[in-house]
Amino acid sequence: MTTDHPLVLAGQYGSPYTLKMRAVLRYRHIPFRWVLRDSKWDDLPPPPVPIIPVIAYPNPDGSHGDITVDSSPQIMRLETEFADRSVVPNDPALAFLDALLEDYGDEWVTKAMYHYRWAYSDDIDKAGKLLPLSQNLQVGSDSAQQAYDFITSRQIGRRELVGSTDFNQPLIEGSYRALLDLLTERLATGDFLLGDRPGRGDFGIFGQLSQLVKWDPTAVAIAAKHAPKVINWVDRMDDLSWLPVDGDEGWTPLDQLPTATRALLAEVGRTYAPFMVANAKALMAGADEVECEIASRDGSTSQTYRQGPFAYQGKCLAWLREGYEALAESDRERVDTVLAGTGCEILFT
Ligand SMILES: N[C@@H](CCC(=O)N[C@@H](CS)C(=O)NCC(=O)O)C(=O)O
Repeated sequence: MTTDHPLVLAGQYGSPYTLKMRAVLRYRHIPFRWVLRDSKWDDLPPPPVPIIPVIAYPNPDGSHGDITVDSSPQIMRLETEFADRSVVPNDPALAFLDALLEDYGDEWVTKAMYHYRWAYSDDIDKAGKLLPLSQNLQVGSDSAQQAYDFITSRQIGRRELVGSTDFNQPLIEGSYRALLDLLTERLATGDFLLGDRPGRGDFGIFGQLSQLVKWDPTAVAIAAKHAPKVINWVDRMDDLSWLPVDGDEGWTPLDQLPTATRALLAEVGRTYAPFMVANAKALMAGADEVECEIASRDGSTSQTYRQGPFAYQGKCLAWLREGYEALAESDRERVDTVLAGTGCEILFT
């Protein structure tokens, strides 16, 4: 595709998925125009679903053509439109594991992101004051107060929907700490999850951490105390336009996955996997609650996790399963070998 007319990325500074997509565009050297959603500069037609980020593709005359949402399909569409600095390795088995790591970031780590922002008073207060400013920096104090009241009560009211309840709190907060520990371990020997260049998994996890370790005060304090390397990694991920990459080089071979990345896959298997499977079952059965057991990190105990079924996450698991089925048998066997013993096997059996 030509870049006479750049893509438009519309979103907000406080949105993990927006910053994920901005980081992908920057890393890939894809020209884009950044638009603050619902600001005076936002001239996009309404997206199919009212969420951010929105990526608009230009028509040849520069007017807005396709309007897309949902960051994972957005990443894959960019792969079909632009060739250089790909975020998808040529090895289909490695690419599949990368997609799994991305989905863990998008669909599990997001629970911690939402939880810390809307469960603690300092975090609520900051978000209530800052989020509305992306639309209008000249907002007056009465309107700002109205926006504060609207956004805080709406978002706090949605906590339960994503599982941020008192009941799940220890689990969600423990899984944030586990992720910080595992990334710290990974960063002791390498820069990205799958070698010397970032993949979809890095960007998915980055998106959520762009809020958790940089934005929301309670979660930021935890990271500052326990995981300084992760904070610096997030700064790097935000703009990797400087990182040299050559063709398909720099990915780690599947049979030499870093130890900490394997441990991260076991964390995906401990948390995300039982949840995604239980969610899919609840959706199929038309049940009104998802319930699953999540083991402690040392495997000695387990805790129950509960939330309402989440339709979009049902779709995510279906996409992953389609990807798994589409692998050639030899690649599927290579994936199975890596996933054996991680807990992720239940996603595909
Ligand atoms: N699955 C989407 C999720 C996007 C999303 O949930 N965006 C949030 C903000 S980060 C949103 O726009 N929510 C709509 C709302 O809050 O009303 C993706 O991968 O991009």
